[in-house]
Amino acid sequence: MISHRIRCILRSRGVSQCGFCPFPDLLPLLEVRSRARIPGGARTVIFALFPYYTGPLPHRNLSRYAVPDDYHAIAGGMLQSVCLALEELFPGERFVWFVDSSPIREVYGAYLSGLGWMGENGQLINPLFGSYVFIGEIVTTLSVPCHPQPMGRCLGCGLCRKSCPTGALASRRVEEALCRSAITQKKGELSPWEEEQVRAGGLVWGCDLCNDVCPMNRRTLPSDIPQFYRTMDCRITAENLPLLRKRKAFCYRSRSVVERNLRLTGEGG
Ligand code: B12
Repeated sequence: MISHRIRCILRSRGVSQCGFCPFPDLLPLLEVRSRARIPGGARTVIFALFPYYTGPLPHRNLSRYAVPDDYHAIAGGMLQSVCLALEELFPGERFVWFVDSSPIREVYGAYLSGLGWMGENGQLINPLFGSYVFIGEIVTTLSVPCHPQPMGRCLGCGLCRKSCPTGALASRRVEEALCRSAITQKKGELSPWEEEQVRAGGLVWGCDLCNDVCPMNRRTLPSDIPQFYRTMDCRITAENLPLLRKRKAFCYRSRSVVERNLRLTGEGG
């Protein structure tokens, strides 16, 4: 079976969790520049999860996802190697990988592929690795017989919504203007209220609150991806910023944004 052969290739490249979804089920696409990379005649999307829980990591001033080296590069490298193997196995077909900067609604797609539940915090929750997973995918012209098999919904306990101090999850959608993660990523000047959110959150990048309280994350397995353990940096300071900025998930943002957050959290030197 085609799907079995593809799963074996992903597994051999370190991806233990994958699923399939017909491309048309994922329309409409998000309005982002990378739309142009979607191959004409796309038929299937192969979703892959990259678990990133690497331990409790106390006393950090970066959110969990920014502690290992940049997941875009790690997951991207793994998916690129999968694409090369698939191109060899299925000559004439196209395989294009994406991680994050994707026109595909990745949480929804991974959910349709049977990789987990949709959390009330807008995150995909995998039964083994919880919501501490990144999502990547390969869009291909290859037709892989698959039927969406969503797993259902999360427990609906509401802990994530209640834990969010700004009410960003109150309307059952992520209200980006209120989300502390989004505020740390915002360019330019912050309003006094936004500055207070960065100070109170104490994280220079991202936010973990709505993930950390999720009961589905209590018994989550640690990441099975060795690259995520290679260089774990829990604290960013004015001194190590030049080094870390080059290889962490926040490398896409200008240095001044990170410096602003360092100042607000009292690490600015
Ligand atoms: C923009 C963005 C953000 C923004 C806005 C978040 C948002 N949800 O709107 C900000 C900066 C706030 C953000 C923060 C974070 N993000 Co973000 N983000 C994205 C990005 C690039 C696009 C999301 C988007 O705009 N979607 C568009 C909306 C319309 O789609 P949607 O939210 O999925 O909702 C649709 C469907 O899901 C569907 N739907 C919703 N619920 C249900 C339920 C059912 C039953 C059904 C059938 C359908 C359905 O209807 C909605 C409308 O069409 C994605 C990557 C991507 N390409 O998807 C990463 C992504 C969602 N983020 C991710 C992560 C890790 C985070 C953070 C945890 C990082 C951190 N520690 O700070 C936080 C979490 C905050 C939070 N609770 O969302 C991961 C999520 C992994 C996971 N386990 O799900 C992603 C997938 C990136 C990746 N490649 O791994 N993010």
